Amino acid sequence: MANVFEYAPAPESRAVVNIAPSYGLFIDGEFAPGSEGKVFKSVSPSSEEVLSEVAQATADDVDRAVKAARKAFEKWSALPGAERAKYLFRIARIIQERSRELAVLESLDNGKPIRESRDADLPLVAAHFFYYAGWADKLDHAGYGPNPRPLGVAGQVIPWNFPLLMLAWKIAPALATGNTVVLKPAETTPLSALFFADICRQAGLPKGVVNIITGDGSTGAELVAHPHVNKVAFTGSTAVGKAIARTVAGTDKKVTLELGGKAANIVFDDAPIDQAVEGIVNGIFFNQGQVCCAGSRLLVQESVQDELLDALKRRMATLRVGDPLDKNTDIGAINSAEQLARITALVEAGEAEGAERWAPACELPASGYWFAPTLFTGVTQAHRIAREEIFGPVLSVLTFRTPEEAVAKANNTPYGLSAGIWTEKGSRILWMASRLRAGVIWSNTFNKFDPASPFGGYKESGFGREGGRHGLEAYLNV
Ligand code: TAP
Repeated sequence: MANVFEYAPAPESRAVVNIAPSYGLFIDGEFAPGSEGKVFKSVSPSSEEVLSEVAQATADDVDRAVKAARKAFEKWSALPGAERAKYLFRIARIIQERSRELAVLESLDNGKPIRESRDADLPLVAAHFFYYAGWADKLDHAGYGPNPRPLGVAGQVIPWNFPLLMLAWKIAPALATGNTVVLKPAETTPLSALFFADICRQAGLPKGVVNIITGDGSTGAELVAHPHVNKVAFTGSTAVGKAIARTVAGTDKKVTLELGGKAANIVFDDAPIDQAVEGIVNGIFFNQGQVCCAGSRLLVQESVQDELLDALKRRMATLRVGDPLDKNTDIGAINSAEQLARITALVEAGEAEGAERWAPACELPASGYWFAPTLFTGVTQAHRIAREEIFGPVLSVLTFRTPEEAVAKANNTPYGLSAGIWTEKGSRILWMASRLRAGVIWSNTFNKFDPASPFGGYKESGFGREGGRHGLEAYLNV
């Protein structure tokens, strides 16, 4: 297992990336097997092919990784910001140079269409490192007073929906502010984080500044609870977020939680219908709907319901579901058999509760995990498909008559991560935006991200902000 970047030949279809048959943990600048030698398989959700075997970290391994990060912290935090920036710029440039390889890897391990990993995930990953590299020598001017200090070791746990992008959101601000990192990727998508470890070596990053430990939820729980972790950053389900909040309660660890969502995409009768349809499709089918800020509830003004739904169904019938590595694919594979089972169960609940299910005729591949783009009409606010995060390509349609009703329905959720507003009236956008309880509000667009813009939720969508100047605060004593 040990040195993993000695590659095995890859099948021709994915020759741009060489995936080793096994990977160790990346601790203190070296790849090495886990202390008990246990491994788990990373499977491609589009083919069910085993891509690689990955080490399962034990409590001992977590402890070694945290100690390596602690040791590296002394020198890393003492470096002048401009020196730390050089490493971050170098990492950003290597990501750009290796972006084809990383995009194919991400599509293989996660199942997302290559068009998305190539044109959305990878450019944003590089942009985050460039953006936070720019802050590293300007922390005194970030508005937190003179000489803000790093926290220490950041324990970061990330989900499988945007594996490399969530890593960038976590690692770039942590390093820019002088912290060191132990990161645990999700069990179903560990590979891009291990390739990132190789990029850290390529960039000459000092040993121990970034450590990657692979494992299951128990590894995440060990990391969060480790007494020498000073800061916990988590993105994932609200249930695990609450468990983490309980673990750190009463300790001096600083925490940011970015959790689930049930966003309303609100279409008024004066909205340009074709443009709104594109925004709705992007809002719910981007990344197979496995997006915390997905526009999973469509709120449409009653007077344009029929026109909008006709246009939306015509557009949905053109979506191609299939091979993530085909550039014409719009909807790739669902990330895991477990996630597919969760989506299927909620869709069945939608039908059982009386909502009307519609999907275009579409052939799904024989192997792998797939779900056709699906629309539910006749949905009420009491239905589970209107209340629970489905995290799949499933849209629940509700209607409203007045802006007041739209606000009330949009806010009728335990979540508060994002929302979309479609109307020609600027005054109405501002009126709505000041009343919607959501951390991010898009108008006449959806799913637009920028490293300079803070992202985060209200209510059970979590707390703390990632991105922008606000994202620095989570990693600083100010
Ligand atoms: P989670 O269990 O929350 O997984 C997120 C990360 O936390 C993974 O790295 C996971 O490791 C780790 N983890 C699991 N249990 C942990 C614990 N007790 N302590 C610390 N870390 C722990 O999400 P999931 O099970 O993959 O997905 C379940 C549902 O969560 C989805 O259907 C979806 O609704 C929601 N979800 C939301 C988001 C966002 S961005 N809001 C992202 C993913 C999932 P393992 O992967 O190894 O279990």
